[in-house]
Amino acid sequence: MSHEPWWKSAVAYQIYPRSFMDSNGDGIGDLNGITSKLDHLTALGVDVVWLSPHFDSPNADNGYDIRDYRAVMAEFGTMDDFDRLLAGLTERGIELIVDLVVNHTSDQHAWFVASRSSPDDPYRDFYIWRDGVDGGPPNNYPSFFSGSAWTFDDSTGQYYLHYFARQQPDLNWEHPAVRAEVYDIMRFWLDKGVAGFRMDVIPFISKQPGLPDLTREQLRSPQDTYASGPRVHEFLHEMYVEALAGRDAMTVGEAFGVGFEQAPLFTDARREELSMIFHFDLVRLDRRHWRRVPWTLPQFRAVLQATDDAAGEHGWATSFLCNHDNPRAVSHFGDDSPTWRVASAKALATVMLTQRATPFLYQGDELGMTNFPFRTIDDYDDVEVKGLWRTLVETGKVPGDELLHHLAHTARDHARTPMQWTAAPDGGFTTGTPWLAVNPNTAEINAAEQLDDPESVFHHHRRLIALRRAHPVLVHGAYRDLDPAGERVLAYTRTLAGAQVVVIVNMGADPVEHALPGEVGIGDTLLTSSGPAPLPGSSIVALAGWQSIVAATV
Ligand code: ISL
Ligand code: CA
Repeated sequence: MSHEPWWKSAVAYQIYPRSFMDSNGDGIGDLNGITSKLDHLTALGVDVVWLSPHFDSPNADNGYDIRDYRAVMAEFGTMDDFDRLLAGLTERGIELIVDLVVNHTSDQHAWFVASRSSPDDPYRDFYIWRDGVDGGPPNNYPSFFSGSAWTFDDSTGQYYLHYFARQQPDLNWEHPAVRAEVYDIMRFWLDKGVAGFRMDVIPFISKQPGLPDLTREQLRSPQDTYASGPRVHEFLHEMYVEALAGRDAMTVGEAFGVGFEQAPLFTDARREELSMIFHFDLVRLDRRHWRRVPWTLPQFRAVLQATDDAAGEHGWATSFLCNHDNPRAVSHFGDDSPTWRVASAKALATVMLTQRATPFLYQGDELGMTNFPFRTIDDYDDVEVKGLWRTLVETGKVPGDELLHHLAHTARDHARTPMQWTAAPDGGFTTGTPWLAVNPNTAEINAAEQLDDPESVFHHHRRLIALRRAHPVLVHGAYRDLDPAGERVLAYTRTLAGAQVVVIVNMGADPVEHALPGEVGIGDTLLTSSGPAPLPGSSIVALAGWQSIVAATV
């Protein structure tokens, strides 16, 4: 495996800086706060950190609206603080990738300020301006944050395009000068020593020629159209050549709207585009936009299989169950009740950390942190949630209680509440008033207590990460689902040359006896188990509620 790139065997950890650790008491997480907690990452054993946007931003979308790509957000600190964080990670052997948000900028970026100043401004074509049609927007594109994806600008009498908030105007990637600026920004951070980029909604950068209206069918899932522009692969290959070639960089594209069949076009190494992508099929399995819908284990495991198939022989995949845009994994796919939270968090970690993919842990999931008990719309912060309330509830389309019921499961804020470091009411996150409330269950779920408990969710993650490092079969081994139609127990093998392991996870609270196929037997090397050890040589495995097992096979 020596010829394999470093990022295939790496375990990544996503940090949402606003909520990780506050070092100066203003209630907002910051870079020095992260630096003060690097021992936590070392103890966990992760290899690379994905830092959500740390750049100067007015925070219309918590940093995903960038005003200056070469400056650090004032709330997060200074460039010296960034350099200090990077040095701290480097001396611990941990790489850093930063968040490249270049489908759009902030409306306060100098480029947009110039662009909107006059139709003749040299920066006009950095963005997408169109005349209105019949007194309305140029087409029927919706924004993901509710309403139209077009905003009329009085100063020049045209509309500009924004797939997200009106404060996030989309860049015009058809303009070579835009692409040249982006590649220069990438080289700036690579030269500082970052190891690569997570690329925000990167498939959206190529727009449909002529920007025709979406059909009724396309309107049901606009991201599919937004992600299938004709030049996306040309742009990504040019980006590779201009900014990434020869850097041994790790890139992961947020492939919102990209189907499994298109994935190889982004990740086949021979195409020199991206290292890997995030699919959304798992985290959106039980969602129809803001509504929550039931999911089944066969659906869940079908996505695991499709993800592995899409990576194929020449590509690579990611595995993740949570990020800053999704509910907490244990609340989403596990059971966050006091009885089953620990066991189910361990079970989900076992699944995520034994895939043929680079795992991306989200801050706090290593503790089994849960969703937050939001009660009213005022408890929420997210621009997306506020947009839903404004366009659905305030217009009378949806009762407030109905939207709140679904948001209690699907809102992005659940993953944005502060990291729970201690049992104190402030979670040890801040000495001030946190920007978003700390979950009251920090008394039961916090890093301090788990560090001292070898049976904690934290140490289960630590052991699994160590297993990946010790057993190449867990990284590169072929994936085979042993029972695709299974409704209760997720069981699969990973096989590489002479080595084979079997992963068996009870995805429910009821105890169950699971029969493995004849050719798969539990060997005598039990790699990890969150309950009673199975008998070596057995092919009938008794599993306690939410028990997970990783074992060598005979
Ligand atoms: O809720 C969503 C869309 O309806 C999310 O999936 C998210 O908006 C989408 O995945 C794109 O996410 C990325 O771009 C957004 C930003 O708000 C997200 O935080 C970021 O991860 C715009 O930059
Ligand atoms: Ca702070």
